[in-house]
Amino acid sequence: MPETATHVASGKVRELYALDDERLLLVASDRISTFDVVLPTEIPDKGRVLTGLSAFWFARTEDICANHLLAVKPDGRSLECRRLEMLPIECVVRGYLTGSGWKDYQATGEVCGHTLPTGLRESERLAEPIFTPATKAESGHDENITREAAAELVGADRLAQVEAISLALYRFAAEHATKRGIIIADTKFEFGTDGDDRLVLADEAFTPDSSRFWPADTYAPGRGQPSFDKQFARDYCETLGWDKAYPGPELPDDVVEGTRARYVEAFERLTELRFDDYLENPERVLR
Ligand code: PZK
Repeated sequence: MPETATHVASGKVRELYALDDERLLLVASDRISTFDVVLPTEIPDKGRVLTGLSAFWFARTEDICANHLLAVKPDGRSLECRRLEMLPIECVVRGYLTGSGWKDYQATGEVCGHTLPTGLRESERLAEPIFTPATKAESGHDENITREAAAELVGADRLAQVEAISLALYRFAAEHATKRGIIIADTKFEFGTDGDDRLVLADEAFTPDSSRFWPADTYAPGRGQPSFDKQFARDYCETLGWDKAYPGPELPDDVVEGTRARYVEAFERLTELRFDDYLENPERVLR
């Protein structure tokens, strides 16, 4: 009997379907966003790269935290997942000072209630990674909140649990990635709970859309870092004088090909699998 899926939600570049009361299908498209705008041109296989990476990390972090992954589908771009009760916070871990963390630090010397040493530079590695929760804003622009505000939303015990697990997940993945020439500057997790109230890692894990990936070989604090995956597309967009409002520009073929190559390179470095081998049998990524 064929499975029928009911569409339940759209993200900027992903779709979510219900398979039944207990299972969801998370489908990653080949759409790409730059400067918060989804571009009209797709990057072939981007969704498969992100799905494969997410499945890879779920398989390798099971000892740190249970996750929602049930199966990688043969198309390589969709994951069958357990349906959970989602926590109403984004769990962000920052190992480097960039993005809204850098902005907040420059304004106040603090990030989400963490007082940081004075004199830190943009993109500087933090002595210890910090947990910086955010609310899930409808606008799509998540708002950093303090631990106290996060505790109001999920309870103090659950917050302490997601903080410890988020930091453990980040340390594990960041160490793995650094050895393979990729800095994971920061990352965002979403957690849910199952029918027994157990914490479960959901959404996507350590993909370049949920994390900032930087090339390690050119890393230098004191300036913004190039994105491992999106820099070609960003640089091209910057040559156009585009105002970063919809609609975004079409990407020329060489920018599409260069960007696709970077996604595939990230996949191959991190998983130590050939991307073609993943396409042949996506379950290989589970080891
Ligand atoms: C869930 N999202 C965000 C992601 C979208 C929207 N395992 C789960 N159980 C219940 N709900 C969710 C998940 C997960 N993951 C995730 N919204 C609900 C989201 C991707 C595409 F359109």
